[in-house]
Order: sequence, then structure tokens, then C-alpha cells
Amino acid sequence: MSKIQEIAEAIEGGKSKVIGGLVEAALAEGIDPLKILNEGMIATMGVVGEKFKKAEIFVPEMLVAARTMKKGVEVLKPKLGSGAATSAGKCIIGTVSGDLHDIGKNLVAMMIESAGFEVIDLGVDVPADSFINTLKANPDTKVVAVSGLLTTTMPAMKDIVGAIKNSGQKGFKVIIGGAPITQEFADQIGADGYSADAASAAALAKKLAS
Ligand code: B1M
Repeated sequence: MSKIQEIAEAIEGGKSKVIGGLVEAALAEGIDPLKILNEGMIATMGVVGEKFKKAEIFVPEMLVAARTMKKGVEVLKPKLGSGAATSAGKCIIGTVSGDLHDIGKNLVAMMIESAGFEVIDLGVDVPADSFINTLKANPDTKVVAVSGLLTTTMPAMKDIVGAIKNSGQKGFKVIIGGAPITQEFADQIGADGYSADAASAAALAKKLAS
């Protein structure tokens, strides 16, 4: 079995004690960290999501898979990104209110940080007020990044983006993303940008901030 398959199986099975060692072994074999992330980890969360949809597994299994992936990402983190030294400005990031998913948001934060931004991570279940108060406390913010994984919290994303845009604060752009989000939705709610994955979110943040 390849190391990527072993990582995938460990994540799916929620084997958080072995994941660190497996990722280290894969890196030692010279496997590209991005391949480990995309093929071993992100793809596996897709499989986990499909199994949940078919009621083959339930929330606790999804949760342990998520915890295992997070542990694996911690080991991978130093190997990902460019480690750019120059400051591209500040970026405030969070997952919308009502939504507790943070793996994708954490990856986006990591890539944006690697692109040279100082990242202020507000975590999950973040209401509009928290984004706006953080913006007021950090008027030099260049990008506000809003993540959402649930179709049921897309209205909250619309409200949050609207509230941020009407907050009276200036000099920043709002970008959004997450599995159910599309460019069309971003246009509808007046976001300045949308991207489908963490790497392109970082590139977009850099482009919009310059
Ligand atoms: Co949840 N969950 N979950 N879940 N969960 C999904 C999202 C779901 C698609 C599963 C399914 O049914 N197939 C489904 C949503 C259906 C829908 O709305 N259409 C779902 C559901 C229904 C739920 C609950 C309602 C289940 C329940 O309680 N009955 C519940 C909701 C809780 C809440 O948030 N209020 C729930 C709970 C959970 C757990 C807590 C158990 C756990 C999350 C743990 C955690 O994050 N700490 C969990 C998990 C793990 C998932 C799946 C399996 C995996 C999510 C993940 O981490 N993917 C997920 C199924 C799936 O995604 N296929 C599912 C890997 C991650 C790297 O991808 O987050 O998409 P992703 O991020 C990507 C891109 O989307 C993008 O870049 C990232 C990396 O490339 N991106 C951005 C993300 N944010 C971005 C921001 C940007 C740009 C790009 O700019 C700002």
C-alpha cells in the first residue's frame, strides 16, 4: 500500500495517533507535500462526506476523521507554502456564524499567511459584529476572508458580507469561499472575490491587496 493510501485510510478511520508518523514517513520518501494534502487528505474528507450523506457513517466518525486530518496538517504545515518574508498586509479570516467547519478555513489561513499576510483568525461561528470590530481595531486590513461549508449558512454569509461592506470601514476587499460557494453567489452578494481552494484564495488575496 502506498503512503498516500495509508494516510487516506488513517484519516478515514480516525487514527489520530498514527497520522503524524505516516505523514513524516511520506515526506521522508520524498512525496510532494501538496500531493499528500490533496490526494491523501482533502480527497479523503470528500469520501468521508459521501459516506455521511449515504448514512454509512455519522457525525462522530466525521469528527474523528476531521481531527485526524488536522493532526496530519500540523505535520505538513512547515512544508507547505512559500514562507514569504515580506508583509502583504493584514487579513482577517473566519467561518460564518452557524458554521463549525474549520479545516478548509485553516488551510486558506495557512496559505494566505504563506503568501506574506499577517493573519487574524477569528475561528468558527463568527458573526458580522466580530468581523467588523476586528476591522475597526485593525484599520490597515487589506483582506477579509469569509469561509462557509453549509448551504444553510449561505444566507448568513450574505448578511455578513453586506454588513462588512456597509460598516464604513475602507481600504480592504472581501473574499469568500467554501464547498457550496460559487462565483455567481459571490457576485450576487457583492463580495470582491471568490476562489475554490486554498492556494487560489492566497493568490486572489495577494492580487486584490496590491
Ligand atoms: Co459537516 N457537512 N456537518 N462536519 N462535513 C459537510 C460540509 C457536508 C457536505 C457532508 C455531506 O453531507 N456530504 C454537509 C453539508 C451539506 C450542505 O450544506 N450542503 C455537512 C453537514 C450536513 C454537517 C452537519 C449539519 C451534520 C449534522 O450535525 N447533522 C454538521 C453542521 C455543524 C455546523 O457547522 N453547525 C456538521 C458537522 C461536521 C463536523 C463537526 C463533524 C466536521 C467538521 C470538523 C471541523 O471542521 N473541525 C464535519 C466534516 C469533517 C465534514 C466533511 C466530511 C469534510 C469537511 C472538510 O473538512 N473538508 C464535509 C464533506 C465534504 O466536504 N465533502 C461535511 C476538507 C476541507 C479541506 O475542504 O472545507 O471544502 P473544505 O475547504 C476547501 C474549499 O472549500 C476551499 O478551500 C479549502 C481547501 O482547498 N475553501 C475556501 C474553504 N473556505 C474557503 C474560503 C475561501 C476560499 C476557499 O476564501 C475566503
